[in-house]
Amino acid sequence: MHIGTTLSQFIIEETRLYPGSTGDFAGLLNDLTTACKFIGAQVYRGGLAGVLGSAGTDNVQGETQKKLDLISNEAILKSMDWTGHLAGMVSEEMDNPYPIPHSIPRGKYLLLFDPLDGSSNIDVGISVGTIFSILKAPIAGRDAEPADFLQPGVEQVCAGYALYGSCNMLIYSTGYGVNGFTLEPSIGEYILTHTQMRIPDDTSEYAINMSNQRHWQEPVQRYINELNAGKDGPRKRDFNMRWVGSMVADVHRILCRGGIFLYPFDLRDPQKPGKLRLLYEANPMSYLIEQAGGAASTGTRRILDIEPTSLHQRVPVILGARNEVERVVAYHRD
Ligand code: AHM
Ligand code: MG
Repeated sequence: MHIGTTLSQFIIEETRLYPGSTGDFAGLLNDLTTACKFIGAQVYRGGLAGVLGSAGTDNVQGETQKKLDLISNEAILKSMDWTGHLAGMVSEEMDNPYPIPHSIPRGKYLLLFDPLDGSSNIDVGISVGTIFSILKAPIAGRDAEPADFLQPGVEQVCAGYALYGSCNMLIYSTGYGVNGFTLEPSIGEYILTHTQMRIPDDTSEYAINMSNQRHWQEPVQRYINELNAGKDGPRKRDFNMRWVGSMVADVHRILCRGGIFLYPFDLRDPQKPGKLRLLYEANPMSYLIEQAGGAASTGTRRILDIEPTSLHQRVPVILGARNEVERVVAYHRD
């Protein structure tokens, strides 16, 4: 009996596609997946491990941090800071980049992550996940400066997420399509289960937080009204809505069976052009979606082309089935 292709085997075989590869990247990704196994284990133990509930602190975005947010953040920092592969890290949970300890050599990569996305779902048994983006440091071997992380999403060398759902899954891409792995708990290894995930160009399923409807701009109002009109409206067919409220879970559903996801621009707070953060939510997810044949836009421009201006900047996000995303973009042009 064959156990299948392990994630470590897959990573090593994939990095051989890159001429001159030193193995640094394979090492980096392997260490990151160890952190994801640890975080998943804490999430699944939940109340048994005493890890649920608020930590009593706020992050840079003014959001209350959960105990599991901080445990997950620490797990990634400590799994990665000793490796010698990184020049710095940026996390949703930290105001400033995390510096690599003095005694450790500086590497050539930058890691950006949301340690546990879907905060409102952490304590209630709903799927959450870890999102990550890997960039090349502009200058290898020295401490990364904040400006080094401000690269457009097209520069990502790898993006992915771990989903702590009905099982622990790891999905990633290095630019050769999107592949998914499922944790086999009996041996503690992620095994390849989803090869070359693809998003159909069309869909009848959408994901949006409808309670924000009154704050949306006209193009999104029009698009969603048309979907909700179903067979009786201009689209002449019914659409189904799903909203988990954890981006990882909503994007995973789209990678598995198609759909469109919107967290659009809204007029609630002029300081916040959207809810989701560009560098460690929108960019890695947009990279995966494009690699799977879908599209990702703010409504007026491709997300991966945005030149970031700050570490925690927010953007409107519309991603998934190509024809639906293009329709929303066309409504913005109108
Ligand atoms: P978080 O990083 O604080 O968890 O916020 C991001 C999450 C996404 O996972 C999800 O798509 C969105 O916020 C849900 O927002 P809402 O509370 O409007 O449903
Ligand atoms: Mg998040």
